[in-house]
Amino acid sequence: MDRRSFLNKVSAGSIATMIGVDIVFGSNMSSDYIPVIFEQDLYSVFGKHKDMIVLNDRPWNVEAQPHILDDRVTPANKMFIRNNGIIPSIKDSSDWELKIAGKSAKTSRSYSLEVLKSRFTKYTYQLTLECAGNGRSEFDPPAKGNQWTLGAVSCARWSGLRLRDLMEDAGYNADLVYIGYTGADTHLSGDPARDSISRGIPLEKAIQDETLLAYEMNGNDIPIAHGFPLRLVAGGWPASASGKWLDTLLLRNKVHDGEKMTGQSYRIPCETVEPGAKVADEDMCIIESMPVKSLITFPKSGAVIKRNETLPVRGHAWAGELAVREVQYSIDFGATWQKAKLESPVNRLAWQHFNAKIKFPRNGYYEVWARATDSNGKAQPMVLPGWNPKGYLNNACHRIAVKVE
Ligand SMILES: Nc1nc2c(c(=O)[nH]1)N[C@H]1C(S)=C(S)[C@@H](COP(=O)(O)O)O[C@H]1N2
Ligand SMILES: [Mo]
Repeated sequence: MDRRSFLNKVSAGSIATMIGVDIVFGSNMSSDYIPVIFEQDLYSVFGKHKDMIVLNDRPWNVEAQPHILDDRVTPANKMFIRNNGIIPSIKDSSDWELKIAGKSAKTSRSYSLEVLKSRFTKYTYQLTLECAGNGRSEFDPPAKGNQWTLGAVSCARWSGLRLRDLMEDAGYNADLVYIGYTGADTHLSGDPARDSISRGIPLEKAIQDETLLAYEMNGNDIPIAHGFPLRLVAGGWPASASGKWLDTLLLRNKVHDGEKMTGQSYRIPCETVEPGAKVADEDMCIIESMPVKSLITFPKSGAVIKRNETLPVRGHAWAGELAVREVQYSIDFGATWQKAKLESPVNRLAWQHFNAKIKFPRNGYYEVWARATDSNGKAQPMVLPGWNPKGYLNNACHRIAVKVE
């Protein structure tokens, strides 16, 4: 990004948020001054790993690559960022409040962050969060939106209170069917009255053990890009359900109809359609549990090994609300498949690790393909599954290139 486009896109006030610390003599900087840190290394923005790929900077959308997702628990610097609006500038969370509102709330009230931390039991789960648009770049005809390849998925350890415990404490009416969220980020237009996104989850998902109001990620405060100081985390569902910078929970007596809950957003045709078809809003269904998928995180695609060397291959597999039953791999373009070693998840809704030791028959070019099957027996497709207008839910098999010489 050159200096001019940087200046057009980034307001001075948000620079400190991006760097993550206060600019001590910031008031001395002229309004068109660009801190040197951005000239040296754009990826120092948000402290991300150098192999992260910036898809968009207004709003910030940054994806990982498969080889940097090799950790069992995704560290903050390798976690994809998906924003719909402008990241809020929140330095101090001591006066943060969570409002409870909506027709199905017994009373409208607020909880301070301090009370959420001290009055409720703290739980920790490792939870898979995948953007519903992960894999969109492969759609044909193409789908508008961030052209995610494979890297819009993470599995960090989230700690906080159970949403269910808060709902019990606050009290709700018997007609409650849906929980909606709003966050403190601002709409790209700058209009404070508009939400950039306001989605949610049905009651059944809200009351699961693993559905958290998280105030920690991997044992630390949640990084600002990922929702500091409070975030709804609903693992296994489109990550768009996991509201960042959470300031309000709406207890609804009907399906939540906030920004990006309605129309075509985060919905797919209820029945399969022809590629390129136009689908009426009323024929679109809300995406709930994400489909089975796997990722080869080692080696990096393009690996070169010596003849007679055994190649260790490893990765993760996940299946939304379900567990993964089996991961297989193929080195002959899908003609035959072998079983990989598959571990159990550390808890429900966490991804599962697989590995295999592969020997290749002779020198040449190979591809390693991985294919996961969920606990209902449903396997990943080899190629792009059902086309849909917004390019969601591409769970096609991941493939890497390997050369033996
Ligand atoms: N308040 C708020 N919450 C949000 C979003 C957002 O733009 N604003 N984006 C959602 C989407 S679409 C995704 S995929 C995830 C991304 O989470 P991450 O940036 O922590 O990886 O956050 C979700 N929660
Ligand atoms: Mo998303």
